[in-house]
Order: sequence, then structure tokens, then C-alpha cells
Amino acid sequence: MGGFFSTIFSSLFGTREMRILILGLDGAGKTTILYRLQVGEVVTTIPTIGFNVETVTYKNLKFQVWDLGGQTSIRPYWRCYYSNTDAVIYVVDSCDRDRIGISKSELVAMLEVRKQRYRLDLSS
Ligand SMILES: Nc1nc2c(ncn2[C@@H]2O[C@H](COP(=O)(O)OP(=O)(O)OP(=O)(O)O)[C@@H](O)[C@H]2O)c(=O)[nH]1
Ligand SMILES: [Mg+2]
Repeated sequence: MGGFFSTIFSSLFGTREMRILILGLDGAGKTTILYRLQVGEVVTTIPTIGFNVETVTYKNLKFQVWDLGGQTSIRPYWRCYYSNTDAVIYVVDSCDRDRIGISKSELVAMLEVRKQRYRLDLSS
């Protein structure tokens, strides 16, 4: 009986595609992580101008993973991608000590925008 219900549940919910954003400063390793997840190995990258998006499958789960460029001029556009996001992977290069403070500010700013939008959603 348990097996019957688990088959029903996995056929109902198991194929839902989750949307994931990978954010972080330029050179943090976002694109490297995206392709490590997708093709299983470390590939050579170039700085991302705009975004990369790939579908990653794990068991019966499908993830639509968005890797956004992290350069200073691109960061203001991150907020255009926040809607309908199920999870965020925030990448920090622990060797980039000089910019740890900037990385923290960007993370806090991102969480603040998402918190404000969540409040607006609740009040409407
Ligand atoms: N040593 C080391 N190098 C890494 C690691 N992750 C990424 N790199 C290197 O760091 C450089 C930048 O990596 P990317 O994945 O392109 O960085 P990114 O966050 O996508 O950067 P933008 O696209 O500019 O936002 C590349 O030369 C990678 O090979 C890591 O875990 N260790
Ligand atoms: Mg990149």
C-alpha cells in the first residue's frame, strides 16, 4: 500500500522543475559549479555577461539552474530573476579576502529585496 501511494505522489510531484539561482561576485566560481553539477566535471569558463541556464537532473528531480554574471555592472540586474525562485546558491570565494565585505553587502541587499517582495505578496 505504501508503495502504491509513493508511486502516486512521485508521479504527481516528482517531475516538478525547481528554479535555482546561483549568485555571487565575479570570479567566485558560479559557472564552474553550474557545469560541475550538469556535466560532472570542471570545465574552463569565461566571465559571464548576462547568464547561463541549464537543466540539472538528480534522481526524479529536475532543477532549472540560472547562473547570473557577477560583475559590478551586472549585479543590479539580479533582481530581475528573483521571481518564482525556489532556492539560491550564494557562492563566496574564501580566498578573495579583500572583497568579502562587498560579497556580504550584495548578499544582504539580495535578501532585503526578496524579503520586501515576500511582504508585498503576503499583503496583497
Ligand atoms: N582554485 C579554484 N579555482 C576555482 C574554483 N572555482 C572556480 N575557480 C576558477 O575561478 C575562475 C572563475 O570561475 P567562474 O566559475 O568563471 O566564476 P563566476 O563566478 O562564474 O564569475 P562571473 O561569470 O564573472 O560572475 C575560473 O578560472 C575557475 O577555474 C575553486 O573552487 N578553486
Ligand atoms: Mg560565470
